[in-house]
Amino acid sequence: MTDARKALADSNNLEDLRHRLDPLDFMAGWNKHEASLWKEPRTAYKPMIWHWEDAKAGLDAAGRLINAEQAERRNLFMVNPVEGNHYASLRTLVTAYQMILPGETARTHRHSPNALRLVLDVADDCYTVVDGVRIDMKPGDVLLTPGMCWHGHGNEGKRPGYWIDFLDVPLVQLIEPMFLDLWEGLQPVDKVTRESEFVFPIEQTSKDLAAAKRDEHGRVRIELDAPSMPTTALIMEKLTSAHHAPPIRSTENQIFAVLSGSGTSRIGHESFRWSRGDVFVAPSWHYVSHKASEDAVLFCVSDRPVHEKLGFLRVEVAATM
Ligand code: 1HN
Repeated sequence: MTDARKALADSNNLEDLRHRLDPLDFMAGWNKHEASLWKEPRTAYKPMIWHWEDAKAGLDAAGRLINAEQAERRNLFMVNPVEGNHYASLRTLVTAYQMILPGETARTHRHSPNALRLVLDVADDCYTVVDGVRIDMKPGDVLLTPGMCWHGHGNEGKRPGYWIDFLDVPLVQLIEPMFLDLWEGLQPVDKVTRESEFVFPIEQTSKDLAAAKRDEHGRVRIELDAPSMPTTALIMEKLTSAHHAPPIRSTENQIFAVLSGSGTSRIGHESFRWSRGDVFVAPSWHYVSHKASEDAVLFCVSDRPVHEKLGFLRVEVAATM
C-alpha cells in the first residue's frame, strides 16, 4: 500500500481524513468550501449600462493615439465589474464599441467565436468583407460574422465609422474550443452586395418592425433569423411611450443596444436611463422591463439558443406590473 493510502486507511476522524485527502486533490463532498448548487440562478454579473457618448470620446482619443494596424481592432470592451473578470460583459457574451478611421483597414482574421455587429454611425464608405463578400454598412444594419468566417473591415470615406460588436468569446473560453487564424491584410473582395445571409439591412428591419403584431406580452418585436449563429438570438424590439410589457426574467444573458429613441429600463433592482447608442446588460434571472420616453428601438443579443439547446431555458413573467 502507498503511504498516502495507508494514511487514509489509518484516519481516526473526519478532520483527520480531510487533511489526508488534501495531498491527493480530493475534496470531501460533505465538507465543501461553498455550495455547488442553489435554488435559483444567482449570477455575480451585474446589471450595467455603458453610454455611447463616453465610448465615442474614448474612441476618438484612441484614434489620435493608435492606428488600426497597431490595435488590430480599435475597440472598447464593456467589462462587467465582477471580481476576477477583465473582459466579459456577461457570463457568456462580450460587447465592444469599435471605430475605424478614414483610409484604415482592420485586417482579416477568423476565429471560432461567433461575432456580429450593430452599425451606429458611418458615412457611405465603411464596409466589412465576410468570406470575400463586401457589405457596405448603414446605421442600423446588423452584420454577421459566424464562427470561422474570414472577416475584416475598411473605411474608404471621409468620416470615422463606429459600430458595436457582440461576441460569444466568454462562452468559447469557458468550453475551450478557441481557434484563431490571421490573414495578411484585407481579404480580396469577390462580390459587393447588401443582399447576403451576412446582413440584416436596416431598411428590411424597419419594414418588419412596422408590420409586426404585439406578442402575448404586448411586445412588438421581431427575431432576426440567423441560422448561422448557433449561440445567439437577435431581437429587434419597438417600444412606444404609451405601452410597456410586464417584467420578465429568464435564464438568458441579454445585451441591449439602443438603436433609436430614449427611455428607462429596470434590470433587477437597477434603473438605467438610456438613449441612442447606449448599451446595457441583463444577467441571467434578473427581471427586465423597459419604458420608452419617446418611440425607441432596442436591439437585443441573447444567449438563449444555448439555454434552449441544452434544455436549461426558463422564463417567468412577473404577476404584477
Ligand atoms: C473581433 O474579431 C472583432 O473582427 C471585433 O471586428 C471585436 C472582440 C473579441 C474578439 C474578436 C472584429 C472582437 C473580435
